[in-house]
Amino acid sequence: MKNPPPPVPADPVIELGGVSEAGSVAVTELAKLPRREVRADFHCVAGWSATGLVWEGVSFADFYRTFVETELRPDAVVTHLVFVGSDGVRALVEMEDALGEDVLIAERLNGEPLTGDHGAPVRLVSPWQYGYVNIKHLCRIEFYLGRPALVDRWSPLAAHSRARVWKEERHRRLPGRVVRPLYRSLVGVIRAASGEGKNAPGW
Ligand SMILES: Nc1nc2c(c(=O)[nH]1)N[C@H]1C(S)=C(S)[C@@H](COP(=O)(O)O)O[C@H]1N2
Ligand SMILES: [Mo]
Repeated sequence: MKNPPPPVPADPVIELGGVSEAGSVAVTELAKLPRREVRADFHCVAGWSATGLVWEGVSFADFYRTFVETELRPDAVVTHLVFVGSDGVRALVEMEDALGEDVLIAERLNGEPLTGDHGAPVRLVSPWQYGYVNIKHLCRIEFYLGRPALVDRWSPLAAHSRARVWKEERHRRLPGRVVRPLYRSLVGVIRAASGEGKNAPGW
């Protein structure tokens, strides 16, 4: 069953890695950026959705422009990112998707600070992409000038690097519509086993 959420450090930071030499950004420094609120639905690749969630935090684009871009060589073009949670879970994201309007580093959900279950202290929220992109307990972001070599083992369920819900980009190697009926039949089992999607209105 589900592991307990990782402990939240007393002074959490988001480390910057890959081409960025900027070190790290303390979570308290996010207060320097404009606050953003996004109301959105949330879709796990395995078939459950949560509707009408209200996330609050800062825009990832503002974070990037303020803390990262200024530290890069002027000719550096970041194309890919890896978001890392303090439980070791990672997600590869294309820069074009990360810079989307509604992509947040979120600190609050439905008017409350994020709970451990939902990603304390901060998480990525990219509502147009499947749940697995929305890394909880965000503690590190890596910036790359090309697609990084993937270190994960071969799996038919490997994540899609765009993961756009409206295109049903569920997995890298399997068409979304092929796996949809399987997920639909197993949604209760998968949700119970992962412990995800709980403890929030509508989840
Ligand atoms: N750090 C971390 N982030 C994660 C995951 C995880 O296991 N660890 N699971 C992902 C998946 S598959 C989904 S569907 C959502 C679930 O978010 P929730 O637990 O807030 O419902 O978190 C995503 N982010
Ligand atoms: Mo998920």
